[in-house]
Amino acid sequence: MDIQELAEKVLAGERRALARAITLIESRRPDHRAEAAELLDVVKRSDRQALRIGLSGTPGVGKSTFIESFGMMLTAKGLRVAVLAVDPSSARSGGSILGDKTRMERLSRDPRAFIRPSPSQSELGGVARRTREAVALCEAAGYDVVLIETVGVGQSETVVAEMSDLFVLLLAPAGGDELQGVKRGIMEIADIILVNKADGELKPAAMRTCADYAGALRLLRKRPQDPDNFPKARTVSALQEGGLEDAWADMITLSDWRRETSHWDARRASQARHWFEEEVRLGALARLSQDKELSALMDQLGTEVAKGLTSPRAAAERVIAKLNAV
Ligand SMILES: Nc1nc2c(ncn2[C@@H]2O[C@H](COP(=O)(O)OP(=O)(O)OP(=O)(O)O)[C@@H](O)[C@H]2O)c(=O)[nH]1
Ligand SMILES: [Mg+2]
Repeated sequence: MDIQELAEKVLAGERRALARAITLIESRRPDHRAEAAELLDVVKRSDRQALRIGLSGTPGVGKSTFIESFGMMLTAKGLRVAVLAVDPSSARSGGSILGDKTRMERLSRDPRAFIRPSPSQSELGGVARRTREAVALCEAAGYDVVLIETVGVGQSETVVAEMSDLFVLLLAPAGGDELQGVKRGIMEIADIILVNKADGELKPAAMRTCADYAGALRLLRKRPQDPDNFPKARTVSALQEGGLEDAWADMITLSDWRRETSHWDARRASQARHWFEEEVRLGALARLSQDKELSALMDQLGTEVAKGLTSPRAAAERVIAKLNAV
């Protein structure tokens, strides 16, 4: 495969080339890894920036329905929209977006949209790396908005927030008056909370839930990266396409403000640093498992630590010393 040629096609916005490029970065073959690194380096020449929107929500909250409606609204404005996912469980489910292509039927047929399921790996670190690289490719291919979806069941929200400019939390109307057990940490990374299903019988509950969350957001510490009135909560109906324009207007207000106040660049810079360090960590761990001598030492020390013969720290230092010597 000619990497230069592939890169040119990606930069020209060819969807098939983009899909092939993502397949390349998802490959774990060492020769493909080298080609992928080269490809990413070449496309980095483009200084295009998409608006990267992270989107999380528990199963059934309406993420797919929202992405379809919201995505269609954006493409109708002439914007090009890419949809990616971080789904560490996709090895089990076969990839949520893939099964979803039927649900996102209109969007997947839209020439201005590009939908790509989560890479099928079970380990979050690997999925995160592939998705982050896919975001970079979509950006180079000239997509205006990149939506990165994740099911809110654990660490993946933080991972998605680390590769997004804006983080949107989708919630369902609560039955009672409880705050649906959304972890404080997740509340703290949300820029916009959307209470979905604000239609029909669910509308009053959605409005109550929204008011509850608006109140809870006001109690959080003011963050430097927010203008007045952010983070904010509002109701939407993905199904009836209600409130989507307002939600988009909020996203624009927030991202424009962050661009003007340099919070945007600062966030991207710290994300780049974070991912660099993560790559080093992943690389070092890979070395540990690939090097026969090192993994034998790991096994042996692991047993000693388990038996209480040596401390975890002392044992780790012996491995690190060995790693330095390799
Ligand atoms: N009333 C109403 N129902 C909705 C709305 N959005 C989604 N739903 C319904 O909620 C159900 C789940 O929607 P999905 O879009 O598949 O939810 P999801 O978050 O993608 O779910 P997972 O992929 O399983 O995590 C479907 O039956 C939708 O029709 C809405 O705005 N209003
Ligand atoms: Mg879904």
